Amino acid sequence: MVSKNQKNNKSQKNNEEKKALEPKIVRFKSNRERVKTLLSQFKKDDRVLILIWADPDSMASALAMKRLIRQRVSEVTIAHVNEIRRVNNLAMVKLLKIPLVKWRQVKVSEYTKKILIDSQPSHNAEFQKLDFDVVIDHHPLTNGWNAPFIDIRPEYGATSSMMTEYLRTLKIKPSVVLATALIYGIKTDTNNFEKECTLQDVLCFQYLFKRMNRHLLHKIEASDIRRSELKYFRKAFEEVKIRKQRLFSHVGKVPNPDILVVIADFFNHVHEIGWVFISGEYRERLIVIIRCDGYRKDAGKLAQRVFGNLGFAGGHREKARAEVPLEKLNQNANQFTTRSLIRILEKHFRR
Ligand SMILES: [Mn+2]
Repeated sequence: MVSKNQKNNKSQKNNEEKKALEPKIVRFKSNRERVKTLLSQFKKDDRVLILIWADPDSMASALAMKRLIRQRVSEVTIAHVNEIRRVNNLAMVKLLKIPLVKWRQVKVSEYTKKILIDSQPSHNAEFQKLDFDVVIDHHPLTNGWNAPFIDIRPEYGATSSMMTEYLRTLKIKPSVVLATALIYGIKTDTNNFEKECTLQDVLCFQYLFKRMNRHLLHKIEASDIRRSELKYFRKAFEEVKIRKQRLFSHVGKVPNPDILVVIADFFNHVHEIGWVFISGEYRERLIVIIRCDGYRKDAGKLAQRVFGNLGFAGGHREKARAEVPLEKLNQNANQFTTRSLIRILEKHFRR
C-alpha cells in the first residue's frame, strides 16, 4: 500500500524531474519526413487520446489529426480540459458536429497514446500530469517537458495551418466540415491575418478556401449572442446617451463581458458617432468597452489615460477595453450609472 505521503513525495519528485526536462527538437528535412516520423509513432491497435484546450484552432487541428491517423489506429478520442463558453465556439461544435468528450469523463489508462495539440504540457496543470507521445503547437517553445515527437513552429499563425500541411503532404483532401473548421481556426488565431503570421498560413487558407462551405463559416462567425443575452441590448438602448458624437451606455450587471463587446460593436455602426463607450459590471469590476473609427483618435491611449492607474486598460487605435475594481471608483455597484460613465470620460475630452 502506498500512503498519501509517499504518493505526494512521488508526484513532487516527478514534477521536479519534469522541470529539469528540455524538449528535444528534431529538425525535419521535409514535410514528407515530418509526416513519416509522426505516423511511425502509431500502431494498428493503438487507442489514441487527443487532448486540447478547446478553441477554434485546437478543435480544427484535433479534427485534422483524427483524420490523419484514424485508419492507422484502433480508436481516436478528442478530449477538452476547459469549459466551452464562447457562443461562436459552441456553434462551431454543433454545426460541424465535432466529436468531443470532457476531460473529466476520460479514463486515461484506457489509451495507449496521447497527443497534445495547439498547446504545450507546461501551459496547463492538467497537461503537466501526462506524458505525451506527440506535441504539435505554434506557441513559443517552453521548457519542462519532452515527447518522442515534437513539432513546434512559433512562426505559424495557427496550428490549423500546420495540420493543413500534414494533410496536403499525405494528399488527403479535407472534407467540407474539416476545411471549414481549419479555415475558422486560422481566421481566429491570426485575427483575420491582422496578427503576425507566415506566408504558409495564407497558402493554407487559399488551399482550404475552395473546399469549405461559406454559409457554415458565416453562421459560426455570426453566432455571438445567446438568446438569454438579448435583454442586455434592450437595457443598452434604454440607457443610450449621446454627447457631441460620443455615445455612452451603462448596461449594469452582465453574466459575461463578451455581450458588452457585441453591443459596442453594434453601436459603432451608427453614422456620425465618433466614439462608443459601453460599460457593465462583471465580478465586482467595471468593464468599459471603447470603440472609435481610429482616425485621429486612439481608443487604446484614451483607455490608458482614463483607467490606466485604476486597473487594467489597453487596446488599439480603434478598439480598447478597461477593467477596474468597483471599489477603486468609490462606487457601489448599483450607484454606477450611464451618467457616472459620462462624468469619468467627458473631462478627458475637455481641453
Ligand atoms: Mn492556436
